[in-house]
Amino acid sequence: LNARPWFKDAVVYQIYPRSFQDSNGDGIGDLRGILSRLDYLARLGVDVLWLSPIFASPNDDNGYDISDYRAIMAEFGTMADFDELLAAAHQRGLKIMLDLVVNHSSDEHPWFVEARDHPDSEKRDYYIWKPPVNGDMPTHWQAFFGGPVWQLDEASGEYYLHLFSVKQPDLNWENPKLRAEVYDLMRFWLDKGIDGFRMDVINLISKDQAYPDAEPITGTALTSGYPYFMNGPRVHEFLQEMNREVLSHYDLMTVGETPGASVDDAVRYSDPQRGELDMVFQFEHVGLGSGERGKWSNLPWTLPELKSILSRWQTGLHNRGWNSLYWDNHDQPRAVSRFGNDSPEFRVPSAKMLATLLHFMQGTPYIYQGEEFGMTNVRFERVDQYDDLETLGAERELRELHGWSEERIMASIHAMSRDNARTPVQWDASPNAGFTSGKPWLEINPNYPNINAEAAEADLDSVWHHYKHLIALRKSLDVVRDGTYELLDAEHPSIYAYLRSDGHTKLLIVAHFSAKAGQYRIPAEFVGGEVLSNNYSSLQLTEKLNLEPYQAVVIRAK
Ligand code: ISL
Ligand code: CA
Repeated sequence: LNARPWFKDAVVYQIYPRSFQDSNGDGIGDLRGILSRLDYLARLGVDVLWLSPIFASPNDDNGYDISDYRAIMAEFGTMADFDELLAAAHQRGLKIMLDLVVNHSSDEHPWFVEARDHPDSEKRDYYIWKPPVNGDMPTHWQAFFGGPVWQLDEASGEYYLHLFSVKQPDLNWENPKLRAEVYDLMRFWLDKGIDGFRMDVINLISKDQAYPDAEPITGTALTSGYPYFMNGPRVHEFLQEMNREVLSHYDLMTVGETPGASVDDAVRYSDPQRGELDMVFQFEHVGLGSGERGKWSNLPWTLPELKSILSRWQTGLHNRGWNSLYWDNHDQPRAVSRFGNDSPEFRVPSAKMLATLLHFMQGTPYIYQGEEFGMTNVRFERVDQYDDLETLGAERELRELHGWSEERIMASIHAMSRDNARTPVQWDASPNAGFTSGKPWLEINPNYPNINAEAAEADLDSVWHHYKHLIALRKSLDVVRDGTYELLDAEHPSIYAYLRSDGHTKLLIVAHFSAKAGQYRIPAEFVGGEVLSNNYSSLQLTEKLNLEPYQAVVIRAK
C-alpha cells in the first residue's frame, strides 16, 4: 500500500459538462469547451477534474442515464475530442476522473432493449424483474424522483425496478456476468489513461433479495425502501471484488457517492485495509433542513447542528478512512446561497468564509464549477424555465398530492432545485456570459454581468483569488492533510472554530457565521501567532478577536 496516496493531497474540481463551456454555438457545453478552459483551471491550482457523465445518453437525467458506456455523448463531441482533452489535461498536470453510473443504465441501453424485448435472453437478468404480488407491484417503495420504483412491462406482465426515473432501470449486481461487464468497461477507460472514478450512488447496488415492503411515507401511498437498498447486504463484497478485479491494477483515485451512509459505513468503504474505495461523499450536512417532503421541506437549521455533523465526520474517519469535503455539486443549491449569504453585501466574504472553513479540514476538497468565484442560486419566475426532471416531478407532486400553494412551491424550488447548480458557468460579462454564442440549453443567471470568472480573476480581493490562495496554502501544510481535528465551543450559535494539530504545527480556524460584527475569545497560544488566511484586510490578533460579518481566519500558533 502506498503510504501517501496522491488523492490525499489533491483538490478536485467538478465539471458539469453541459453547463461548463459551449464551443460550437449549439447552446450545450462540450468537451472542446472544457479543453479551451484548461489553462483557467491550471491557474486556479486544482489537481483533478471530475467530469459528470460524458457518455452516450438520451439525457432523461442529463447523462446519468447511459445508453453506451464506451461512447461519447454526441452533443459533447467525439472520442477523438476526449483523447485530446485527456492528453491536454495531463500536459498541464491535471488528472481526469470520470463518472461511473452503474447502479442503473438508460432504458435505451442495448442490454435493456434486449432484456425487455426478449424475456428469454441472457440480458433479461442484467436487470431486476418481478412478477406482480396479489395483482399489485412487489413493494411500494418510492423512487428518488417520485412515484413507485416499479414499472410494469405490459408485454411480459412483469415489473422492472428503477430507484430513479422510469428511464433508469437498475442493473442486477447479483448477476456475475453483469458485474464482469462493468469491470470491462471500467478497464476500457482506465486503459485510455484516466485517473479515477466518481461512482454514482454506488451504495445502492446491492438490494435485499427478499424485497420487503416498508414504513409508509406520510401523505403518500408509498413506502421508504432505504433500509433494503442503501448499503445493502452484498455491497462491500461487490466493491472488494471490483477492487481486486480492476482498481488494484491501476493508479487511480475513487470516490463513491453514498447517500444515507453513516460514519461507520464510510469507514467500511474507505478503510485502505479493506480494499474498497478511497473515500465517499456523505450527505448529512447537505441533508440539513430536510423534512416530511425531503429537501423540499427546506426547514431551518442551526450552526451547532452543522458543526456537530462535520465534526463527527472529521473525528470519525481520522486514521480510519478518508473524508471528501464539499459544500455543493450538480445536485445541490449553490454553496454561498445555502450556507453563506448571497446578498450583494455579503456574497464575497461569506463565500470566502465557507471555502476557508472547508479547505482546512482533513480530507479531499471538491470545488463545484462556479463555486470558485461565488456563483449563486437562480430564481426563475416560471416552472417552465426549469429543466431538471427531479424539480419538475416534485413541482407536480407538491401541487397535486400535497396541495402546496404555487408560492410555497416556488420558494422551495428557488432554495433547493438542482438547476441552481446547473445554470451555465458565467465566464465574462459578454452576451450569454461567454458560455455560448447560441441559445443556452438552460437560462443563464441574470447576475452574470457582476458575477463572472473574468471579473473575479482580475480582482485580487475576489473569491477566486481566495480559493487559489487556499489551494496553495493547504498543500504547504502537512498538518492540514494529517493532523487531528478538535471542535471548539460546539454550542456557540454563530462561530465555527476548530483546531488542527500534528505535534509540530497547530492551527486555529475561526469562521463567523453572522451578518453582524462580533467577538470571539481565542486560546492564548494563538495570540502573537501568524495569520495564514483572512478574508478581510486586517485583524488585531488579541485574545478577544473582533470579527467582521462572515470573517474567517486561520492562525498558526507561535
Ligand atoms: O439529487 C438529489 C437530491 O436532490 C439526490 O437525491 C440524488 O438523486 C442522489 O444523491 C443521487 O444522485 C446521483 O444519481 C442520480 C443523478 O440524478 C444525480 O445527478 C447523481 O448525482 C441518478 O443517477
Ligand atoms: Ca456545444
